[in-house]
Amino acid sequence: MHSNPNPCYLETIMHDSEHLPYDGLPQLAEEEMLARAQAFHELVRLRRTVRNFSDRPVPAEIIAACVQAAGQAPSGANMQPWHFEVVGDPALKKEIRLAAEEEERQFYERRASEEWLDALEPLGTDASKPFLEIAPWLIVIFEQRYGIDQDGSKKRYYYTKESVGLAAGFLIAALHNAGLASLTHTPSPMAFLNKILDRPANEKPFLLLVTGYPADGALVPDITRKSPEQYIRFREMSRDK
Ligand code: IYR
Repeated sequence: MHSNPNPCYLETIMHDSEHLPYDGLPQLAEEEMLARAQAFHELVRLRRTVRNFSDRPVPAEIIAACVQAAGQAPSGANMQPWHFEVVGDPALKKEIRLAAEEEERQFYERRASEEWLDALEPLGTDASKPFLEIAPWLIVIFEQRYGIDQDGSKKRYYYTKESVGLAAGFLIAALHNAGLASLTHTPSPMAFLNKILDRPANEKPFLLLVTGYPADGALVPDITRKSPEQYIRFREMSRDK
């Protein structure tokens, strides 16, 4: 038998009671694969962070489907170290806005370095965060730093930041795919969110994702993305260059 460099050939597949047949997408023709890859690229190319939201309501089930898409992300040792608080209650949104703006005032007036403020300049952000009340939904993503066992003892989790980051990426893509605008908001520090939302000490706020329809006439900063040559290098066959 010739040697096969692909580690996935059949003889190496383990058959045991803990594994099930893979039931992902049925294999597509390459033409279809390329068309889908390009369509997805085009879809995400149009995603922008938006800071001007409409107060038009968005049905909860749309958000629920997107959050469940986020819950399909891979995670370290499959611990799924995330929790999502989906906030539509105006009283809670107001509480979050007031607490976030308090942190942001400290940030803009004291904590941020000149270099950081310079980097934010093109975005035109400041301590005022009206979108936290205007947008219909705030999705607060918590990172579970460790788990809690039945007996109350700590359970080790792995790569929690990476895992929750992947889930956040899935969520941002899912919201965009559903036709919603989103804003990745990170007032810092975010511990006030544990208090307001009554979350336990093993959970750390990771990201406050604001979502809804964009306001009529919403504006976005005039900024660009890197060109593919700046961030991709293909290494095929020959070892030269
Ligand atoms: N949290 C602040 C500042 C801020 C920081 C970064 I990094 C940004 O990309 C954008 C804003 C704020 O939300 O205004």
